[in-house]
Amino acid sequence: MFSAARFGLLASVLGCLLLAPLSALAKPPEYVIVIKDHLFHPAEIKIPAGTKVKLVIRNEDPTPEEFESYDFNREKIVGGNSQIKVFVGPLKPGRYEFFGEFNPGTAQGLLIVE
Ligand SMILES: [Cu+2]
Repeated sequence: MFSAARFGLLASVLGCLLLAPLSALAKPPEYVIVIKDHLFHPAEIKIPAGTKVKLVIRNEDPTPEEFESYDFNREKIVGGNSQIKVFVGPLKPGRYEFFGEFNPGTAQGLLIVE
């Protein structure tokens, strides 16, 4: 039998699911940055303020690179011809520099948060 108590439990479980914030269910927006000839493409990326985002750093050079930023505090090696994921934010509006530590003379990039 489907008792009132069971119905109450079911209703509260459904209620919780419906009330869960949509932001928690949504996947973070994804941005792809390609490393080629020790340069970032694109070198400037705009992302929304106050939002966690996923950066996919794809290294198309045969040599490893290190994706690094003092401004948003990340440091991660990307092997040659491979890719990594880096989650960033939520960040305040501003300009955040990143670079390739193994090729800082060329591999320079900017995250523009707005
Ligand atoms: Cu480093």
